[in-house]
Amino acid sequence: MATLTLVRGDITDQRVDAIVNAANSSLLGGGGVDGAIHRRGGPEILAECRALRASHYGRGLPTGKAVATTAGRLEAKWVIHTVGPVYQVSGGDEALLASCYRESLRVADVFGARTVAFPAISAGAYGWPMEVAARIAVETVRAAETEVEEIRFVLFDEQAYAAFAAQLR
Ligand code: AR6
Repeated sequence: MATLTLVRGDITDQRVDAIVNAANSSLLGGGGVDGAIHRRGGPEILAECRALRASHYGRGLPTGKAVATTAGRLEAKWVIHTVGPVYQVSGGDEALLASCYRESLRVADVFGARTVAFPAISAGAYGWPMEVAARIAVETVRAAETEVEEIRFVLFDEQAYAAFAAQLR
């Protein structure tokens, strides 16, 4: 079973095999975690995202799915892009948010990543209450069967950190 760890900080500073991006289905960038990853990681990531759009994901990456690209200049081997549900649009569909964590770990296993950093998917621009997002994140990765050895949640602020810490207790 993977060890779960918590860090307060910026996900783009993490040295791990794979960094998970809270992307949108366009895969072409945005704000929050997505913006930070593309800024720090450089244009190679976007180039691979464009190639994915031109090949497998002409209509975009569906909500709840995940796909990997290079991590460019980040201290990681891969970025795993996943698309969380928008809270209001999905009606708070917990299964879709859980799918993001499960699918990201599945992709990590395909690539052989042993350390994976996750942000609080959907808890920013996509509007999920942090406590709910944290519960689903922790429950889902705990239940997942994966070869990943460390699952690191990287939380940007104190409130997010506290919400995840409460779930780990
Ligand atoms: N490191 C760690 N956590 C961060 C960072 C960072 N550098 N930056 C923000 N957070 P969000 P979402 C926190 O909005 O809700 C984008 O525009 C943030 O405080 O990044 O899934 C995409 O393109 C919050 O707690 O992701 C999509 O359109 C959490 O990460 C949309 O936002 C997630 O916030 C996705 O929205």
